[in-house]
Amino acid sequence: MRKTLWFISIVVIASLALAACGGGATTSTDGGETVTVVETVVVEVTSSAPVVVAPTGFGVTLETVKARGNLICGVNSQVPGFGYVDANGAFSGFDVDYCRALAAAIFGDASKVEFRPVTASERFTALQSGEIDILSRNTTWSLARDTELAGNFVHTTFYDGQGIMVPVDSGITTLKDLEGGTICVQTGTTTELNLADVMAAEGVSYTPAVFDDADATFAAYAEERCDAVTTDKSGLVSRRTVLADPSAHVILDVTMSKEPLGPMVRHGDDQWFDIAQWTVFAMFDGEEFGITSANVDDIKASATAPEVKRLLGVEPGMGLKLGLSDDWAYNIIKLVGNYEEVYNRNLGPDTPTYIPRGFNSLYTDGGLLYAPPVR
Ligand SMILES: N[C@@H](CCC(=O)N[C@@H](CS)C(=O)NCC(=O)O)C(=O)O
Repeated sequence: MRKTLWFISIVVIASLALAACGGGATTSTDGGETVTVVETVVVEVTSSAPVVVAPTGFGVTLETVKARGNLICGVNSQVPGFGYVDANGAFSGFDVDYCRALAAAIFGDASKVEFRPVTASERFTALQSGEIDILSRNTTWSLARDTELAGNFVHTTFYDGQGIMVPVDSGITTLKDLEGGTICVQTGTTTELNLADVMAAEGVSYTPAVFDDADATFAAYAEERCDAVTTDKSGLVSRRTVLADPSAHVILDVTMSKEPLGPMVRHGDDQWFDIAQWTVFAMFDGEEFGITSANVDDIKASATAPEVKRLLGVEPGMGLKLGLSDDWAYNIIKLVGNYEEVYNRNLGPDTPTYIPRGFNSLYTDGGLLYAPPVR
């Protein structure tokens, strides 16, 4: 529908431009008076559903996913709280639950998702090649990834920053204390690049010890093969919980970068981008409107607020605009939960990977989470 409106707008604007440029105007002088006749440009809409030339790729991903019968989501498997697989092969985490929410929106069934673990270096190729339908794996939105890696980032789901962790007994409290030291870091990440920038700016020389995945990076740190380990602060909180003695390690009070993390899709399929994007917004809205997995049926039955009615499909039409059924957002909240529920399940005060909400609070609570209107 959005594309339809764009199409009509383009036709109308083009027509007006033609007229304004004089393409359809004639001027004559009649009895001393100048008369300008602007020919009417008729935009003929022959049916209530004008033909829209959709860009190549539009709608392909949803069709592929539906035909396959499940979503393939690229996730982390080594970062508890975000993307983790246990000994029984069960996946859990904040990014993993986003995949479930997307499956709920599409299929009305949060279990229709296959989790495909991808390392930092593999993830973009996996997305570009079509091996995965979406990447939901603590991935930082950056200009190069948006352009040369042919990705589109949907709205940020977790605002983060890069941190650095050291053993408590090292006595290190600042980056300058790491002069001449070795720092463990994972390849294929923004972390590796930021470290070089920040240390250069601080005038600190160091040796990077570079590894392919989180297990190898943190094993090297645990074996004291480096003086510090750096990654997103969320990653440090997470991986500290699986060190032999978490209390023996401290995350320095230093933020080395902005790391806005969120799901990423391929260029070329705007419908898929919209679905992925509005899945995030439906979770924000659930929290903002006080709709939870526990009360969504009651709220749906008694809703009077127009936006809540549109969100939950009581008033039809919104799902169709996304190519989904009208209960898409109801299913997300009912089957997976609103943003707060998903956050607390994975990163809340009752979890080992507790991270205070901070920027990841609703705008009404002083945070950065803000969904556009559902209308
Ligand atoms: N947000 C950064 C870093 C993300 C990242 O890959 N972090 C590491 C360190 S915790 C990780 O998740 N490794 C897990 C793995 O490769 O399996 C990025 O997008 O480049």
